[in-house]
Parts: sequence; structure tokens; C-alpha cells
Amino acid sequence: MNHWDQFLAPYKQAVDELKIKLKGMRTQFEQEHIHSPIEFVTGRVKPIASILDKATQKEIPLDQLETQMQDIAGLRMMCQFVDDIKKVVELLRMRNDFNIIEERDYISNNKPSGYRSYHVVIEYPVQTIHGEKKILCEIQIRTLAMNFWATIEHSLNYKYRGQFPEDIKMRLQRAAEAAFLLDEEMSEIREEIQEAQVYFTKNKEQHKNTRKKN
Ligand code: 0O2
Ligand code: 0O2
Repeated sequence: MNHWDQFLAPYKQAVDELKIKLKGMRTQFEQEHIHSPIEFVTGRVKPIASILDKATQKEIPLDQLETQMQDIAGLRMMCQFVDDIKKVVELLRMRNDFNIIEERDYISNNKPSGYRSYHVVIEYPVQTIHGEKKILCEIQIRTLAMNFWATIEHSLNYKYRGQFPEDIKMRLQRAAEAAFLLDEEMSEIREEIQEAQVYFTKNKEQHKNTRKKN
């Protein structure tokens, strides 16, 4: 096994285990026929080239990657609605199989690029044949619309190597706002449908009772 394979092995194990655990949360909601705040989960170990790029950019010495680079192991949890993000964060805070060491709220405070997501950095214990090893993992929680924007912006960014021309930067910021408005509109539509359902159920009950009396 080469040095990188050896270094990345516990990260791969952490991602594999966490993917199963986080997907398991979704399955439990489905089994109980409750709206799942989790739509889907993905995970990856950062490719070596990206680790090296980020280390150079952020001036992280390679022997300090374990403590200085928080997203070598990365999980992403996608939600239908903005409110679901809070529920997912609450669920993560309740768990006792890892420790949350940092939370970054880029939803209330979006990045200058327009990026929105909620980041939770955890310390996850991986059991190895040499004993327990604590691994830093970054969990990004976002809506489908935030994910749509971030995925495309990320792939365009790669083409421009992080240096968008000003007009493109502005249009991307506007596109991020449009995605957020879409999120707000979908939440409002859901609320109205829920209110209508409550009203419909109440009316049905009243109608039944009146018929019984007569
Ligand atoms: P199912 O039955 O589709 O839920 P993996 O190793 O495949 O679990 P990875 O490599 O981290 O995960 O990411 P990948 O392959 O991109 O996607 C992971 C899961 O997310 C897959 O489901 C995809 O079907 C699902 N997924 C990706 N994009 C979307 C999307 O836009 N909408 C929805 N609803 N799901 C999406 P699984 O886990 O293979 O199984
Ligand atoms: P990847 O794997 O290519 O996505 P920094 O790198 O300084 O911004 P830091 O301090 O490491 O960030 O942590 P932060 O900002 O909480 O998380 C960085 C990750 O968030 C990025 O990882 C992206 O996944 C995502 N992200 C942050 N800002 C943006 C943005 O403007 N657009 C998009 N599409 N994603 C963003 P990497 O390192 O880019 O890795």
C-alpha cells in the first residue's frame, strides 16, 4: 500500500460508515411514514489532486492535513425544504456516535459567491486494526435548489480556476438568489397545502357530525 492509500484508508472507512448511518436516518422516517427531512445523501473522499491544491492555497503543511483540512472526508445531505435543514442539524446534534466540533451557517450568511449551505464539522471515531482513530469529516446540508446552484457553480469554477469575470460573478450571485426564492416559494406552497388539508379534514369531521345528529 502506498503512502496516500494508507493515509486515506480511514477517511474512506469514515465516509462509507457515515453514508450508511445517514441514509439509515432517512429509511427510519420512511418506515414511520413521516416526511423525511433528508432527501438523499452522498459522500466522497477528496481526490489527492484537490487535497494538494487546497493545501497549497491554504498553506497547510502536508504533515498537518489531519488536523488542518476538515473536508478530506465529505458527506452531503440534501433536503427538500429550508426548514428541513434545521431538523437535520438537530438530528446530528442528538447523535452520540460522533462529536460536532464546528458549525458554519452559510444559509443566514451566504458566501460572497452566493453559496448557501449549512456545514457541520464532526470528529468521527473509526475503528482500525491499530486502535481507534478520530477523523475530521465535513457534512454539508443543503436544499435541492442550493445543491443545484452549488454543483453547477463548482463545475464552472473549475473551468475558470476560481477567477470568474465580474459579469459572470454577478449573474451567478443572481442565480443563487433565484434558487433561494424558489426555495421560499416551495415552502410557502407546502404551507398552504398543509393548511388546506387541515381545513378539509376539519370540514369533513363537522359534516360527518352534522349528518349523525340529523
Ligand atoms: P437510491 O436507491 O437511489 O437512494 P453511493 O456510493 O452511490 O451511495 P455517492 O457515490 O456518494 O453515493 O454519490 P452518488 O452516486 O452521486 O449518489 C448517491 C445517491 O444519491 C444515489 O442513491 C443517487 O440515486 C442519489 N441521488 C443523486 N442525485 C440525486 C438527485 O438529484 N435526487 C435524488 N432523489 N437522489 C439523487 P443511492 O444511495 O445509490 O440509492
Ligand atoms: P470540493 O470537494 O471541491 O467541494 P474555503 O475553501 O476557504 O472556502 P473552508 O474553510 O475549508 O473553506 O470551509 P468551508 O468554506 O466551510 O467549506 C468549503 C467547501 O464548501 C468547499 O470545498 C465547497 O464544497 C463548499 N463551498 C464553499 N464555498 C463555495 C462556493 O462558493 N461555491 C461552491 N460551489 N461550493 C462552495 P472545496 O474545498 O471547494 O472542495
